[in-house]
Amino acid sequence: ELHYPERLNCAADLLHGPPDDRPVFHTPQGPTWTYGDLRARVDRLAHVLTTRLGIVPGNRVLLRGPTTPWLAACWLAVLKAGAVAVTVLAQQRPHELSTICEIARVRHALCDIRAVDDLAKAEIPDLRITTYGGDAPDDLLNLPAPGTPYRAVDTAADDVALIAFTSGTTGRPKGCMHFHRDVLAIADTFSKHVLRPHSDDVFAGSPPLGFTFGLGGLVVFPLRAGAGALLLEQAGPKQLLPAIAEHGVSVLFTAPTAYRAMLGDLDGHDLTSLRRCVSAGENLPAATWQAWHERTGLRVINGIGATELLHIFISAADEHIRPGTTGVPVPGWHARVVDAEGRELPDGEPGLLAVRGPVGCRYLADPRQREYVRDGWNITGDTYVREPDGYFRYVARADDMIISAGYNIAGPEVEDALLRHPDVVEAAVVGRPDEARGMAVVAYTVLKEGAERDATALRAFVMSELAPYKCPRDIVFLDALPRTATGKLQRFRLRTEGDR
Ligand code: 3SK
Repeated sequence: ELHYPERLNCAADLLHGPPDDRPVFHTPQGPTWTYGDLRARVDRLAHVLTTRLGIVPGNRVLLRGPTTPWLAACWLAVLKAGAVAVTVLAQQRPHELSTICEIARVRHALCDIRAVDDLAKAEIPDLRITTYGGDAPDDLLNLPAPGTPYRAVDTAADDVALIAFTSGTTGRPKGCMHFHRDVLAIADTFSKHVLRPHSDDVFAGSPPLGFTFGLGGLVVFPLRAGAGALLLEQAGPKQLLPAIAEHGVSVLFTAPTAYRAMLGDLDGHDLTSLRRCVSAGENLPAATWQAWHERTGLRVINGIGATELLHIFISAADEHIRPGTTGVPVPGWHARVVDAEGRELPDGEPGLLAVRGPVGCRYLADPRQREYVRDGWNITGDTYVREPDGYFRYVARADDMIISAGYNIAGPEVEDALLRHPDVVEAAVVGRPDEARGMAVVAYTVLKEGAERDATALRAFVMSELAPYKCPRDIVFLDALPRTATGKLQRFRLRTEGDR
């Protein structure tokens, strides 16, 4: 059980502690920010927000920009001033931005000058946009403010600190409200018990700060541990690999796709500084885990998280890792597998994953809240099996099960088999309406550069790995799979491929 004081400002807590001269944020452009720099800049920004922009506690403030120390500082300043941060992704387009601002009633935006065009185009009524990173006198960073410490607003632990938007893999965005105590709770559960960071760790990774996977891994966890983070504006596999040695990265956060991409490009890169690799955002196939372990000697920490629950709630580290499973509930969290009526299922039987813990789903003004939270349990929309040893194994997203000729087939199981083929880099398996079978299994694959697109050979390979009824009827070769801005596979776009 976690206990926090009734009055709590998580930004003040996160900033408190480490000595002023300890490095906190590194960037390839330099110079490194120390904790002293960060504290002074956050305080200056908080003064500007309150005295120049008229932001008051409870106001919702949109934050948009590439992953930079200034974006992290703005996020901390908004929270320290008692306002609510609404983080969005750089890829979100005017229409999505205006929907988010309408749902969250956003009146202020702090936007990196390089990302302002789409926000301005959204023409959001009554939105005051303040840019940062430019040289105009009214730039957020140029506005005059006292150089004195800013006294954090005395928020309650249960005041909303953050609204994180998710549209999942489809649908109207949902705003997930998270409290000041929730921000600390993700650090005091997953980070404290699974990651176990040291103050000399350097965190880095690909998820942006507009995705709570990145916000946790690149800001909340390092600060809570008094550690540092490398903030990369471009954080694809090509940038991550050289950055690891250059900046002594020791804790890496990224998704299975990036681990697979890096595997093809490891030669000549020194990864000896790495001691923790975290994978989330999608299921991590055992084949990817094994390949990374063989090439680097590192045991990837798999995890499942959700924007609704802020961060990771099932995972395992070190000798507790079982490749091919997600792990066990993180200390502080509870999980079980239930049927459609919420009854707990016996071990070994697939059903809906239900979790509860220190953070819960609170959609802002959205009736889908009733579907997500049932009897106090959060129903994540994933199909899982709890093994007799208590480990949770991912089966599929609940709507990714394919029923073909009376068989239940989990798309991800067929994807794992495809990924064991040395030429396959990415795979997505979906059901397509079929007169004879109800549904036919169809695989979409991306091959290594130069590999031959031989569907017959690939089908024969899957036949040798899985029962024949699971073997794809069709294999389609693509250059890339459709993904959301946070990197999640959009299977629904593949399912409707044939309709167009
Ligand atoms: O949505 C996810 O997959 C996720 C994973 C880890 C941490 C946070 C999130 C939102």
